[in-house]
Amino acid sequence: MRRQERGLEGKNVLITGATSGIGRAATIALSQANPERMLIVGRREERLQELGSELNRLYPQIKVDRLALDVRDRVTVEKEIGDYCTRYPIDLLLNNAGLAAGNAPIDQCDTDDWERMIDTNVKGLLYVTKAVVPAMIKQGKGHIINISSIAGREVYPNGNVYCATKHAVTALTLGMRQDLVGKGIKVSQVSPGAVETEFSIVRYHGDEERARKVYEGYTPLTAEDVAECILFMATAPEHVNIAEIFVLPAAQGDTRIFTRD
Ligand code: NDP
Ligand code: 8X3
Repeated sequence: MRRQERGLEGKNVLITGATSGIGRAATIALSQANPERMLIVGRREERLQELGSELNRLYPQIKVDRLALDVRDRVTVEKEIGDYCTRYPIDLLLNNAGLAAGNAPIDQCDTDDWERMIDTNVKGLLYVTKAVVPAMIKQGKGHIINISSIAGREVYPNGNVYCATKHAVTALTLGMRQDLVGKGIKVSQVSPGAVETEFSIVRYHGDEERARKVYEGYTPLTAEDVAECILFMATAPEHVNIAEIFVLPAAQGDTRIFTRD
């Protein structure tokens, strides 16, 4: 099977978490497939502006819209994304916005970290999906790609709640597929292992030195590696649903085993 070179021609694409890491790289990669319109979403307005300008420079034919919002804000998501979809029904939704916060045994975690992860990774993904799906159903086609993780397939010590949220994403991918398959909507997920982005800086609350150590002694995935997987999945022929891509650095055995120099 080959991917369709211009497989998003005429289509509208929405990417959450486009301001950094996998979401930013995926936005640029998906532009290669020549969509009609892209809605890029994240909280950091200046980053959305910068990415919008970059896309205008690289692909001036693509219409780029920016929406600075917090996916945890249910009312704003319903209104802003819901309104957008009535004007421009989304053909491809990349549910990527997410984070880990903290890395501690269950009895020593910060409850605020739990709230952030559950509210963003699970509830935020649901709010965005609910705002997008009615227009997809109306047009009888669409594709939702959720970013889960190796942490959606196994758990590791101190990963407790982050792993639970990514297991929830995996469960939601399976459940959404069952519910939407009869309506012409494909549901897939990409489950990466270690990718060097701002992920660990966020997880360790800005401690860059500790974040750097996560990727020490081996070559982690880049955001662009994962973006290539997303592009391949998004541009599969209409009759093909690549249900999951599980992608690891060659040096990663599971969540705990890494071959380091
Ligand atoms: P980054 O921290 O680089 O990017 C996270 C993105 O999510 C940013 O664009 C951020 O935008 C956005 N985001 C976070 N919280 C919110 C929010 N409340 N509302 C809107 N946007 C939000 O990390 P990654 O690129 O690595 O992470 C992307 C996804 O990949 C996440 O779901 C993560 O769990 C998953 N993943 C990451 C792996 C890794 O090793 N890096 C491995 C497996 C999965 P802003 O701050 O501007 O709002
Ligand atoms: C991010 C990868 O293994 O740190 O989802 O949880 S891991």
